[in-house]
Amino acid sequence: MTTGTQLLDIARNFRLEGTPLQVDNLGDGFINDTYIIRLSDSPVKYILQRKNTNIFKDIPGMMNNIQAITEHLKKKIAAAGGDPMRESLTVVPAKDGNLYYRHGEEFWCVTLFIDDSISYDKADTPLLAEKGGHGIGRFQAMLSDFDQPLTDTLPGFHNISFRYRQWDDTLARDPENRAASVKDLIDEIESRRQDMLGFYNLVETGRIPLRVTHNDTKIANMLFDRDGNVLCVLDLDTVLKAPCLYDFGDSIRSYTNTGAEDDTDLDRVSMSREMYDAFLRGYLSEAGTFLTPVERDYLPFSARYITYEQVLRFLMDYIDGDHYYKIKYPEHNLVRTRAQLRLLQSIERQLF
Ligand code: GN1
Ligand code: MG
Repeated sequence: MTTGTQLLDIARNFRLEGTPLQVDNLGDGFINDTYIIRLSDSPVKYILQRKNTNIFKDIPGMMNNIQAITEHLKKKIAAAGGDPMRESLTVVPAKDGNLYYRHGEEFWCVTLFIDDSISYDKADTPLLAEKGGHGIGRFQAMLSDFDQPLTDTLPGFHNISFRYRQWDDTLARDPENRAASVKDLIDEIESRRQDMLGFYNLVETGRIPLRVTHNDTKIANMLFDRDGNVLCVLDLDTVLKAPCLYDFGDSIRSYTNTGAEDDTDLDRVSMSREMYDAFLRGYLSEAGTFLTPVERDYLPFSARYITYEQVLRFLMDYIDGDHYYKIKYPEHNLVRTRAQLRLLQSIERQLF
């Protein structure tokens, strides 16, 4: 646990516009620890994050990615008459010029806080879903001519062959002896293995192209303005060269769910077809110009693929003893697994 005084000491190592007054907890990310910095002599606020080094092995590489991507986005936003300081993240370097500050084994990073914006855990209207689709499509479109090399911050992230290697290994180890109690769920994963590998084969053979994509497009990872438009796409840790279908699929997993990602009442969980159609409409209004026919054909499958992968990842973490995702109570990953499986089944019923 980092104390308030330690957090202030860490904040003082960055090139801020004034003197840090207070650092408070912010948000509910599953991976990094996030705080907000307030200053005593300026209204400017900042986001301070402790990056999760168990998961991300190359934070300097990650921050170089984020810096290059946000510089590219800012040029595009300015050219379109937008406000680059509000419509893109801004990395704030440490006093030594690095894009991170090292405190022992920990890596800390700062970005500007974007005021007067709204964040959601859930899309409550089809209009919001349509705007979300437009926002992700636009994000991908702005990065379509980004041609600098990117560090692969999470090798194998949405690669299902890699996930099956982790999965097989976790089941073989079964370190907490939990596998027997979740046999029904393991069977659900296994019964879809060939379908998922079939899709991934299209990626491996290049029939589905790699583009610069976000890879973690849940609704909580974007900020909206007061008119309901996507203002800024957040959490650029996993921007990678990957199929743009992963962004579409992860968005459908998030935007269309009538329940919560970790709902304990499975009857609340389903895919809203209305939200799906709205998100698709918004997404195609931007991405329609660059998607290939094969990508278009596989949009529905991407929702199945990413939701399935999420079921697998939550269950695998449960079986492994809860080392990857932050949990709020002992069975949390199991609850998440069951809720995401219910969503997957609803997607399968409606789209296939
Ligand atoms: C994590 O970082 P955060 O909380 O936005 C995870 C995603 C999962 C998501 C599930 C790097 O996202 O892949 O889909 O939780 N990020 C990483 O809510 O594993
Ligand atoms: Mg993230």
